[in-house]
Amino acid sequence: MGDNTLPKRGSNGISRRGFLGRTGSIIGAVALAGHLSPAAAQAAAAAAPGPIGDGARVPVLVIGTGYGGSVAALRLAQAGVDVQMIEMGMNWDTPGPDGKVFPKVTSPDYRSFWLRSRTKAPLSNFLGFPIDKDVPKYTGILDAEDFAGITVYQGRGVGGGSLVNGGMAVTPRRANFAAVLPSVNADEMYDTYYPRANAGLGVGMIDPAWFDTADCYQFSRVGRKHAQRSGFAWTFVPDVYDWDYMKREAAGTATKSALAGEILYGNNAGKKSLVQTYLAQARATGRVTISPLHKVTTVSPAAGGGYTVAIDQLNTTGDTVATKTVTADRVFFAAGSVGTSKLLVKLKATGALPNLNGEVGKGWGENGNVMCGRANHMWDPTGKLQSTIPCSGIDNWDAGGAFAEVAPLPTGIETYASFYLSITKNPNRAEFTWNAATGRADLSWQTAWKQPSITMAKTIFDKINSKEGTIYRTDLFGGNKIWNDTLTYHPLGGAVLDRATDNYGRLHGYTGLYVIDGALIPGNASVNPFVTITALAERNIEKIIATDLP
Ligand code: FAE
Repeated sequence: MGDNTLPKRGSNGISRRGFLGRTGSIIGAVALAGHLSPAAAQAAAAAAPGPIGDGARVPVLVIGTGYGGSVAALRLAQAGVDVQMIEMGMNWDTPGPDGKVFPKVTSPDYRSFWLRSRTKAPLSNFLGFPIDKDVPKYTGILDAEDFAGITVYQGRGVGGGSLVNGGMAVTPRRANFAAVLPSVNADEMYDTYYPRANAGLGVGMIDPAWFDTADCYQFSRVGRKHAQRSGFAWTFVPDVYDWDYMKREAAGTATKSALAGEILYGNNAGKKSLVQTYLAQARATGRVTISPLHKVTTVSPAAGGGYTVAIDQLNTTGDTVATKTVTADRVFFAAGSVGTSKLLVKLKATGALPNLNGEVGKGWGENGNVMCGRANHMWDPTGKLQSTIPCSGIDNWDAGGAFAEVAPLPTGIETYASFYLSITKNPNRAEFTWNAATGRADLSWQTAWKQPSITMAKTIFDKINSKEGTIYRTDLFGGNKIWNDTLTYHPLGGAVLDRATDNYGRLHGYTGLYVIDGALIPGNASVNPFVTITALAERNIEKIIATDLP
């Protein structure tokens, strides 16, 4: 099978020769020592070879460059396998007219949204006024993908969701993990794969002493005070943001990012996205090639073995400028819960992969996401300078089914608002199905299915409002709505582990096809999901390298 013959592996399943063989460059040395600075990561990306060619034959093709895909690429490359990563979004390495790669959350522009002519910000209104605006249609960084009953926010670009997310890196409580993925050995996860994921992602915790004095976390301290006065457990939440960098931002000795309203449409500094962590290490092996603005459209068995993968190459207005057909011995679906589910239901229904089982497309959930704001008293300001990086949460999971992050409202003015994203134990699950008439995948989620999430979030905020003598904000989501119940940031499921796949992500029905992203997790992770997606990918790829590759 050509270049993917595995050299001898180390005790961790990773080949030393594969790991060290191609890391002679300075970039490689830096990457292996730790995490790359944004500038060094960009230099590494610029030095990388060009996109995949039509007619190529490759040992492994990975669809998507988010968490699951990046883990797969790194570990396979370290084991001596050449990997081609196909990414529909852009490689975010070129500054715009403002000299920055990414715009601020308060001033979205053409870079902000995936092929939309009008922004669709999660917070659609402020003080009752709509804040969305027209923008040129462009392959921007945040996709607000509309289905009948829900808008699913996702990152687009090399690095996937890690480009746009808040970096909250939460390991679920062990009992909750066992309930989510009962077929997975929790001892292994908590002894080996969660620690490996946390190390690989560069997870850290805010300095509690700094937290207590920093102006930019007044909103979070108000959140703590209110939570504790109502008897709720309040907790710090780890993050991949470089906390020392944020201290320097606050001290005025580093270029501001979290303290300059950067989030949602990318961070220019401070946040360790996958581009600085897993992908930097993957590129440094010399075995990983990434093709941005390339979108996989079909995968089907190839006549001579392996799989034929059809790919559209896009321009920045989303038009197809070339189509390519390549052959891969193995294909990893890492297009995210929505991307992977959409592909799989299409491939099954259109006859490209008819042997996929009936679980494909099922078990999808929105991690119980629901947002709300509370109006504080004038004597309880939340601060006009707010770090965009949340660092704390209110845990009422056991009693009320809700874990609420104390989120920032980085508007630059005093809002007297406390703002929260709750993750709730919403039991509803939806299904993707292929709609032959429209040529699209539909999702059966209904907006009314968010009611359990609202009820669970209210177990926290009704009590706090009652204790503080405060009310909910009605000016943030349009139409005097209290709850933003029409979105999710955390799509999960659609190719659930041990149902659509075996217990390690091998798709039933086809040898050499794998799912390795959030699609494996059945709808809810009990906390923010990317650490669990990463840890599960670490577990699965280790097994796959050890047993499936020659
Ligand atoms: P993901 O990271 O979405 O990567 C999939 C990649 O595949 C993307 O780059 C796609 O562009 C690409 N793709 C899709 N279809 C195709 C195709 N056909 N061909 C080629 N490429 C394709 O997947 N989670 C946390 O744990 N903590 C947070 O603080 C947090 N905040 C968030 C904030 C926002 C605004 C958003 C949108 C998400 C947030 N999340 C957070 C969720 C987290 O980013 C998400 O669970 C992971 O990114 C999912 O990882 P996957 O590897 O499944």
